[in-house]
Amino acid sequence: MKFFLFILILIYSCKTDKSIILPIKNTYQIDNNDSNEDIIIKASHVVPTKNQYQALKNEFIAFIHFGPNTFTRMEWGNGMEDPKVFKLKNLDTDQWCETMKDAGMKMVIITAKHHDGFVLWQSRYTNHGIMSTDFKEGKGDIIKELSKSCEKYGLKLGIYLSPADLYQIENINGLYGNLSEYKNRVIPKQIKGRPFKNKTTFSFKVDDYNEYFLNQLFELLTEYGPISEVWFDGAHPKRKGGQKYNYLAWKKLINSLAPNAVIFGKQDIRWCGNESGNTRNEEWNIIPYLKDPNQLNDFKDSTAPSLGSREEIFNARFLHYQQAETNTSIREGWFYRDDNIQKVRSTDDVFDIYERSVGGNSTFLLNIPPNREGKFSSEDVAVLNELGKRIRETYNINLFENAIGPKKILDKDDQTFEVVNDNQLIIETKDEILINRLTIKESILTHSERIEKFKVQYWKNETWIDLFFGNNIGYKKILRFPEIKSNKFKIKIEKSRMLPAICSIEAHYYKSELPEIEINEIANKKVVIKPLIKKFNWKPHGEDITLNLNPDFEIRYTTDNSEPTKNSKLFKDSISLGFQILKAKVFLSNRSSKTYIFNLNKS
Ligand code: FUL
Repeated sequence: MKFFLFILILIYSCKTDKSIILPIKNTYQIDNNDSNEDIIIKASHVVPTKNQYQALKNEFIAFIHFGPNTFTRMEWGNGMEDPKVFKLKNLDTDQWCETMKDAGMKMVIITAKHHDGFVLWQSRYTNHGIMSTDFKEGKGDIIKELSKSCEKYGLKLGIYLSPADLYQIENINGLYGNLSEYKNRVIPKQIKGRPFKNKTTFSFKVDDYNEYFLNQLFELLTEYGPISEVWFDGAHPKRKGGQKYNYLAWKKLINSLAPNAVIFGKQDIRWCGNESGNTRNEEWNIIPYLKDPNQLNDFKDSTAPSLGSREEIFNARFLHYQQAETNTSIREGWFYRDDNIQKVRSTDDVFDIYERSVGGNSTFLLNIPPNREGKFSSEDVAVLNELGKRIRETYNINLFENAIGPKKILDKDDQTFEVVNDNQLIIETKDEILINRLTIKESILTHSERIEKFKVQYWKNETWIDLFFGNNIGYKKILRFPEIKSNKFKIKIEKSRMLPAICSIEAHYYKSELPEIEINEIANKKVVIKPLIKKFNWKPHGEDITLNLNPDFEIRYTTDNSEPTKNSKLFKDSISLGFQILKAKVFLSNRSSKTYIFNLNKS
């Protein structure tokens, strides 16, 4: 191995980019005599495939859970539901897509079949689905409608097809775990009167359930436009008959029929390990494996607190690029239940998850469950509209646009990059800029993810001041910090697996929300005005610091019934009584809040 590396070093050292000494690959095998140093070098050359990279670039995508559970108010059905419980009358997939598009999402993944086995499309291979409901007299097809809306709004489409299938488990003629023979079967199975336009066929040695599953994949991948992601859930409410899944056959079919699709739950994309929107402080996408992930039928659990640190990859037999998807729901639960009881996340909350996940080397997959009217509820729409606005206002404006520094990092093109040869970069702006966010991206397509520790400083009063201490970066890191003003910034790479390459650094300003205020009478005939401050935890040095999301505001008030302005009295500690009406307003830069009124007579 050492000799091999040496030769490669010689070959590659003739090239200009000395940071590359091995060919880049999606998976590297570790040899018996590879030292830890060799492993680090290999890890530094593991890169995403074209499809994985496209999926990373989606950044923010949607999940739709819709089916009998929407009507029975269950999270998991039991497979024995009468299809008639799916009492859908109206369906507005355009409304879904318009909302998702405005929120900044790039793809939607829908539960074509959840664990209950009910199918949302006109499958040739079962009657347990939309064809047995009253929706459009049994002729409706939700996947078709969604696919059309996706085309109209420019969204990609992904499908969730649950391997667990309670209908096929519970039904007397069910195919799941029926101990049927493994024999060669042609996919798709021809059904009289319902020919396929796509004439491709496959032959796989599989049992009844795998044949059923492959036939359904064939329908979904050939009759609903391009499919960009296939989502395989690892959850199983129940199993039967030792049913095995011939994933390698499924993969062959997917790769052939949907060559641009990534596969979730298998080798392309892994689950982040929780369903509540939590993110790892350090999320590496170079994942260690003991067996070749490209040949694996069953994939390992990805819930460990850490997956790709040096210690973990030193025990690997294979190193593989496998990005994380952070999935959670906008509502309490994956399916819609009720508007009044089921809690909906606030925009602050979803925006915080967005920044942690998209800005934490993963993709944000947010579930929005349509209601029984076939629409997103207005509360969900309001949160998503506001979220999209915040994302656009914060991240569409790059305050480093005309900055001076490494050109290939500051340009708009992520294909161009700079190798950080002397461990630091300086970026200067003509005038001072006010910022509280930075985004940094490594050139993972060419140089993998390599940075392990870095710090950001800014120039103030003739000295460099520490602003942010970070660990790994990868596809994208969003750094959040209290707002500062400067015209000079330094990024110092303190530890890295090999020479890193950076393709983008941007500066942003998140225009934080004005705090709401509360006006209360206290003892001694005094009134106080208290802001209800929103906070998030910031860990620049590893320790928890509670950061105020609403900095530098002022509260101004009047007691003569006039509207408070920027010149009205500034609230400090308290106000002595002696007025009828107190009117207060919050001011932050050139913004102001609504007027809060405190009427002594009514208090
Ligand atoms: C889980 C499933 O059991 C839930 O119902 C939901 O589909 C979620 C996305 O994955 O494993």
